Amino acid sequence: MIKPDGVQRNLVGEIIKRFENKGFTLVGLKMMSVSRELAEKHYDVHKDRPFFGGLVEFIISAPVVATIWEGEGVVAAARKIIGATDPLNAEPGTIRGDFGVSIGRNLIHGSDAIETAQREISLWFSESESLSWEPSLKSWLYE
Ligand code: D4T
Repeated sequence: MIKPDGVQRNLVGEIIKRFENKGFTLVGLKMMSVSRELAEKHYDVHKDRPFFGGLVEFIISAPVVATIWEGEGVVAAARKIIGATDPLNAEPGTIRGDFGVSIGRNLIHGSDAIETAQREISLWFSESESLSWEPSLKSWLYE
């Protein structure tokens, strides 16, 4: 999910390009305003952390772009493409390392495990909004 700061900083194309260039397949995409209910459910694991309130306010403050990506090892690879949570610790070449300076404005959320991705996809998307398709490049991406 490209967070409000990623959208406001005109980084939507840049961020999507990095996943496309790597070889992952975009199977869901929508721009949306996030309800407080969805933001609170999404960040439920952090509900007792001191930054929870500010994080929810931030996520609902302006539109986000939600995406679903498909491909072998995509969850783990996406974490690497995104970089460390604190952009100041994120390596150059990662999204947060290249574009961020603050943990509360770290541009993008990525699911941290396959189970989390499944939960988050069903939270953010209806079934008809996820469109699995066969990339013609597949045999050039995988043995
Ligand atoms: P997300 O979940 O957004 O992909 O980020 P991470 O997986 O890299 O990091 P996280 O779950 O630990 O944190 C969720 C979210 O909270 C913000 N945050 C985090 C914050 O504003 N202040 C903080 O001190 C921490 C730890 C940033 C990401």
